[in-house]
Amino acid sequence: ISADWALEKRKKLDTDIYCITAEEYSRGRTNIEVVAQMIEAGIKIIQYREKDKKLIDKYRECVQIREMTQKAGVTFIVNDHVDLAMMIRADGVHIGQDDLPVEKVRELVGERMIIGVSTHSPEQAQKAVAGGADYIGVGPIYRTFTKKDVCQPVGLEYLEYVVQNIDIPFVAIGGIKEHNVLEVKRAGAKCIAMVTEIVGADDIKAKIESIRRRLTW
Ligand code: TZP
Ligand code: MG
Repeated sequence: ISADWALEKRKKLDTDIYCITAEEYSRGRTNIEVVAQMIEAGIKIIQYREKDKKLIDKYRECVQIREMTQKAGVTFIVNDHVDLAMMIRADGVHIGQDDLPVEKVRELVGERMIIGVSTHSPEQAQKAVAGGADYIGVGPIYRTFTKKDVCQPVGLEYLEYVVQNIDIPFVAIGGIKEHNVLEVKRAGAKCIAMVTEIVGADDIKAKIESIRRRLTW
């Protein structure tokens, strides 16, 4: 039974583009509108990431997004809030280095829920794997201003370490745009996360299609 869940989780993570919300960069569009467009464009993983809203407002948005993603068969991950992720039956939760310890989060959520952990170094990657993470975030690859407490770019070097040494799925993130996405793919990333490049696009659907075309070059 436990192997079944492992396979199920792997399938949910098996995709090319990982989209993350950020209403402040969405040019007047709500998270709900942005998510609807991502789903329409065929995106298979969406993370709800919203730093400055009241928890009750995050809850209300997540309930709606859970309904939308469920209908569309899209994997839904909630950033930071383990309780919120469990409450709305998200597919997973994503935690950072300053959040609760991954092995404790695992105790809480059980083995069915996906846990993603942001990492910036080989030590952090190994710790996340040992603690029971299902995937790791790898970055920031390039300079980004989207994350307030972001560390210096780790470049493609750390990504290459992960490609060669880490056996769980990983997602490259940080400063990735249409113009450099192929470079990240060629360095070995199968799944690539973008925030502002997608939520801040004039036409979200057209941007996703255009990134997809580039990934197949
Ligand atoms: N974690 C590492 S970098 C980052 C996060 C959430 C922000 C990435 O945003 P963008 O706009 O794709 O550079
Ligand atoms: Mg966090």
